Amino acid sequence: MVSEYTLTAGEGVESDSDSDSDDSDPCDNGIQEPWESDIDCGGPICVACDLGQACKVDSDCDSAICADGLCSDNPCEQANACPLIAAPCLQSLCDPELGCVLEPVPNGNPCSDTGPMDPPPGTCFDGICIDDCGPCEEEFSGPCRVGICDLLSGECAAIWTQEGELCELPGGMGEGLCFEGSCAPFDFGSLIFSSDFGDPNAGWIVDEPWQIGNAIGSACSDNGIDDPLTDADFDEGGQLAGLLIGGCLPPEPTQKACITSVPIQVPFGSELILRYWEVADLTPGTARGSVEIFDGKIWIEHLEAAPQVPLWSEQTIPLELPPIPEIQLRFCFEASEGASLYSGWSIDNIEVVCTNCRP
Ligand SMILES: [Ca+2]
Ligand SMILES: [Ca+2]
Ligand SMILES: [Ca+2]
Repeated sequence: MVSEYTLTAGEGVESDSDSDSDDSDPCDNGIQEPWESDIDCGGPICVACDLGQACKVDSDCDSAICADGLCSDNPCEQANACPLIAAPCLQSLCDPELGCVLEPVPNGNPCSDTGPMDPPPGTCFDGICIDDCGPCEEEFSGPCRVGICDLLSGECAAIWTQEGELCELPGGMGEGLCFEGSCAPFDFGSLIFSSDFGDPNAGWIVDEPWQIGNAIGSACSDNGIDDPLTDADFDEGGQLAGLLIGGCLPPEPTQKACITSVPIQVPFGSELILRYWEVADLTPGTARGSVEIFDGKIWIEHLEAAPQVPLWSEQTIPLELPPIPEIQLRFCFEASEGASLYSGWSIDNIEVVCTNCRP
């Protein structure tokens, strides 16, 4: 270490000390000479100073640590106590006990050093500078997936979402199902039941006033919603099921009446969706429709029908069921004292789709 001090001429030392006592040692005279950092210590000729005494350089101190002008024994108070680290996401921190310790900078810190050996701008993660992925969300997201930046690999990745749920097929191709991150068309192999009411032997059990027959328009509802002229395939006079097809229900109480399917075999562990088309003219609180599933023990209502559906519309219900080998489904209607004439409920194109079955 280079000393800041320059000794003045020997005579000067002597002449200074002359005023106090002839043979006094300048390092033991109780006076701070210009070359001493504190009284009788520090500098090039006197003993090193003790803790807490004034210093200018490390060598002024017995501890060899001069921090903020005072001798210290804390190595972490030394200027540049720990070396700078070239790694962009590591820092050298001083621990009074352990000395310099390498630690990662907080995750998420930008690492954008621009030296030739440095990685491109990125984000620190566990001490490593990871390339930023860029706009993963825009590029990798879709109807059944969400794009994320995988910090470990520094690459965009997609997370599958809504597996087995309905999604919009690209290009306005209608509805599909999310399968392994993509919206896939319905697999006809997974259609385990369907009825368009065109087959008279489909086995439906029909309670009055339900009927299966050809579509006949009505013109009697006080709500202005009529029985449809077509079935759900828009075939005029096509086959459907409805409450008093072509007519209205009187404002009288009606006991619960259902149209019930045959038993439907269900692949073990399958997840099912029920889809159907409907036109409805019911009355909230008075005339009520429901969709029910028999799970092998009891009928469970899965949906209360929307009371007013003026045009053929598709409904989809995920069926949450225990693993059972067989189900039945039924559409039921009941009415308390009604206030008006209403055309009822028409249904068609009933389908049960297995969303996790492969052909
Ligand atoms: Ca002195
Ligand atoms: Ca039909
Ligand atoms: Ca009707």
